[in-house]
Formats: sequence, structure tokens, C-alpha cells
Amino acid sequence: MARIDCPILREQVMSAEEAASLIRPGDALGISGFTGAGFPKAVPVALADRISAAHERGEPFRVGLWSGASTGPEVDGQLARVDGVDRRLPYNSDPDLRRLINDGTVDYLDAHLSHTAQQAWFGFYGKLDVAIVEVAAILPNGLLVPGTSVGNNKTWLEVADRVILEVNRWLPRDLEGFHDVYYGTALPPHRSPIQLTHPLQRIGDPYLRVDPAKVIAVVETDAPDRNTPLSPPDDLSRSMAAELVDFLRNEVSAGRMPARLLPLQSGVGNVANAVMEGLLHAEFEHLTSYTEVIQDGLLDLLDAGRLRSVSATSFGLSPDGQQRFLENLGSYKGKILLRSEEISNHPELIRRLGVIAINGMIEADIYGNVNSTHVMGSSIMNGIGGSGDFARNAYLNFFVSPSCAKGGAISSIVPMVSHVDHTEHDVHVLVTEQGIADLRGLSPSARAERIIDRCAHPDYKEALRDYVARARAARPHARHTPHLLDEALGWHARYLREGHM
Ligand code: 0RQ
Repeated sequence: MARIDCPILREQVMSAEEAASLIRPGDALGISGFTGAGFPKAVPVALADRISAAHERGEPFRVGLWSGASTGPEVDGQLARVDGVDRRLPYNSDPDLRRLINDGTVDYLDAHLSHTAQQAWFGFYGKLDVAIVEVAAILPNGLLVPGTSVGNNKTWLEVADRVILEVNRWLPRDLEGFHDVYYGTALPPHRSPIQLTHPLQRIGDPYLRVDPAKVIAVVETDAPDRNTPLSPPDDLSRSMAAELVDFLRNEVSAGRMPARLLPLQSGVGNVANAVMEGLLHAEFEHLTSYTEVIQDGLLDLLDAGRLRSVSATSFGLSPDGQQRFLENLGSYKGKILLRSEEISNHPELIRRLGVIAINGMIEADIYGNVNSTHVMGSSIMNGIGGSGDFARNAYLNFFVSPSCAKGGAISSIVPMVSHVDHTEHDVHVLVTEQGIADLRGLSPSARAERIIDRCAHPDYKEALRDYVARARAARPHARHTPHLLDEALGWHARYLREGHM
């Protein structure tokens, strides 16, 4: 079946190298892609070659990279390795680019994913020069069938001066109908409520729009998404998942949640996937999900008939999960909707739907502040992603992590986090393999006691209790959130002194 049915846009078909030659040094590029799905496969690679050749001639050539979230090695990795990136936003998980961000070579704006589209519209990031967006097909009227993620594609196509489209034949043509792109957003003061009251409700169009006059190139590709194999849940993640599922069971018994639960959001990674596996073996039925990323665990729940519907912005499947999705595409139609991330992560909608948010963390402190992004306060791991959008607006949120990192050399429960992403006011429940700490309705002192009792590793419990006792004793008139400031970050300093980093 033809993939480029629009005569005007067919005239723009060219090679990836020709398209890359239209990108100028210093351009800001709006790239499609989210968690390894739907990123452009050919033009960034050709651009990296061009940048490398320019550098060999002694000519400076770097670009800005704006995306939905993480992309694939063909984008972040390739461009990082040729030193072709000067600025990146709003999320990255590529190790090569992470190294350049952490050594100060690349400016990185780590931002809430629900903010990126509107802040691009507000002009907070400056001008977007070129959008490079992967699609599954171009219809005769010029509408675009989106691919395996929507991310910020709508916004990049709207705000960029010039547009390059990659039409990827590897994507099933039958992806048409899996998307809902909302075109009702406006800038303040002209905003109105977004009329979405159910995860699978359609409020937009199945297609992306583009002004054909802005399209400078159309490139045909045939290349797969990046899929990371998920290791099967280990004992640690299984025990955290079991705690969490039990907690939800108790919420239902206590009358705080319906038997079919509330729409689920789960972050990426093995623990999130293990929670989905836990739900598969639990009694819950008629579940729904309002999330960012569809991992294998959600497909399992759909296949088992436990999950009715999923709204997300992207897939994040393992190679097996991807094959299963592609082979049974028809059976998932009408059960999965992919939306722009400004809608999948929209505070208004998350709050209205009453989402249950489950996300990973690097560390939490005894008062419930959570660090999701920085190791030892200074080196970024990935970024806040959607964790803040979901956690702050959720009906109920969970942050999960093993109780120790680096083979037990550092506790994930510390007196004071070395970086704050989610404040004590936003965090409801902490989960480690040691247990679960429900922080709702607790004062800081009560939280400290519960977190140490339930979540800290036995090797660190006494030291944490000792810290709290000494902090309380030190300043009798400052006992709301007792701290010994000169010592609080000593936990991290000791780890650094021992030469671990
Ligand atoms: O470092 O790779 O050098 O070994 O941090 O840790 O255990 O692999 O954890 O893959 O579950 O990710 C918070 C990063 C957890 C993730 C985070 C070191 C550890 C390792 C990673 P190494 P693990 P996970 C939806 C929601 C923010 C975005 C988000 C994340 C590395 O969940 O990016 O939630 N979240 N998005 O050794 C020192 C500690 C540590 C530590 C871990 N206490 N001290 N180092 N590490 N704990 C998705 C999107 O938004 C797209």
C-alpha cells in the first residue's frame, strides 16, 4: 500500500542525506520520539555524518534537540558521539548524551513533560527551526498517520519554521485509528476545560496536521523502534509489587477506592512492569490505565481481559512485546489510544480521573522528599519525565526503589535527599523491598518514624534513628522537621569520600 498519498508532499521526497543538508548549524530541532518509540531513524544519522565532516574541516556545527522524551541511539547517541548537541530538552536516557550533560558540554533542561509543549508555545525555549517527525503514512489530503508515539509531535509541527517528515514503512499501516490528537488547546487567557472524563474517551483527531508549505523534505525509511528487553521481574521487584498490590487491596476494603481501582499510571522499568504482573495475578478486573508509556505488563493485562483500556502517549515494549503487539494489532484497536503528552500528562485530567501513579525513585528522605533524577546531588540520571505531572496530581501516588543502591554501599533512605524532585507535600506512599510506608496524614516526625521502620534497610535503620534523635535534641525549639544541617548530607559525602564516584 502506498504510504505517501499526498501529491504535493510526494514532490518533496528525497534521501536522508539531502534532507540533512537542509539543517543549519545552530538550528533547534523538534524530534519525534518517546521512550524509544517513534523517533526519526534516518535524518539524524545523516546529520551526524554531516556534523562529523564539518568538525573535521574545523567548522563548528551543533544543534539543539527538543523531543517528547527519550529517543533512540540513532538520535541522541549518534549526535552525542559526534559532539553535535548544544542543548537538549526535556528528557534523556541515552548514556553517551548523559555523559556530555554531566561533564558540562551539553546544556540540559530537565522539564515536566506536561510543560514542554505549552512552554514552547509561550516562547520560553526560543525559536524552533526544524521539526523532524516520523509518521506511518501521509493521506491524500496531507493529514499524517502518527507512528508508535505522539509525544510533542503536534506542537513541533505547529511551531517549527520548517518540517522534515520520515515515513517509516516498518510501522504497520493499520496504526491508523490508534491515535487521538487534541487540537483544542489555547494559550491563556483563552483556555477552556478539556472535556475528558474517561481514559479512552476521544476528544481529538486520529491524525496530525501539517502545513504543507512548511514541509521541506519527506524521507522514506524502513527501520524498527529501539526496544529494550525487560529482565523478568526478580525477587526484589516482585516483593515490592506484592506490597503495592496488597496496599491497593486494603484501599478497596477501606472504601477509599472502587473495586476496579482507578486509572493506573506506571513509570518505565522493571519494578513498574512487575507491578503489572502482580495485578495480573490479583483479583482486580475492569481496570483502566491513564499513563505515558505502554510496557509489556499492560499488554499482558489487556490480553488477560483484566484491563479494559489504556490511554498513553507511547509504547515502550520489549522485542517480544513489540512482536506480540504487531502480530495482534487488530485485537488492540479500540482498547489503546495514543495522545499528545500535553494531554496524557495533563494535570487537569490526571486530577479529574483520580489516577494511581507508580514511579521509580533514586532516593527518599526520612521526611518524604523524593529525588528521582540526580545521583549524589549533581549528576543527572534521566530526568523528571512525567513523574511530577502524575505524582502531584494523582489520587494516590507511590514511589518505589530498592532500600539500598550500589550493592548496599548507600542507603536509598537518607536524612536529606541530595536533590528534590517531589516534595514531602506531594508524596503519599514509599515502597522498598523492606516494606511500604503510608505517609498520608502524617506530620514530618511521624513520617520519619514510619519510613525508617518500614522502608530503610536494617543496616541503616539505627543510624537513621540516631540522626533523628540527635536532631531533636540539638534544637528543642526547631522540632517540626528536625535536621542537623552539617550532618544531613554527610551520608552522601561519606560515600564520595570512600571513592565510589
Ligand atoms: O546506576 O546505572 O550506574 O548502575 O541510579 O538505578 O536501580 O537501575 O533504577 O532503572 O528503576 O530507575 C529513578 C532513575 C530509577 C527512574 C530512576 C543508581 C543505580 C543506577 C538507576 P548505574 P536503577 P531504575 C514515566 C515516569 C524519573 C522519570 C520517571 C527514572 C541508576 O525511575 O528515571 O519517573 N525516573 N518517569 O545504581 C546512588 C542511590 C541510587 C543510585 C539508584 N540511592 N544513590 N545511586 N542509583 N539509586 C516515564 C517517563 O517519564 C519517560
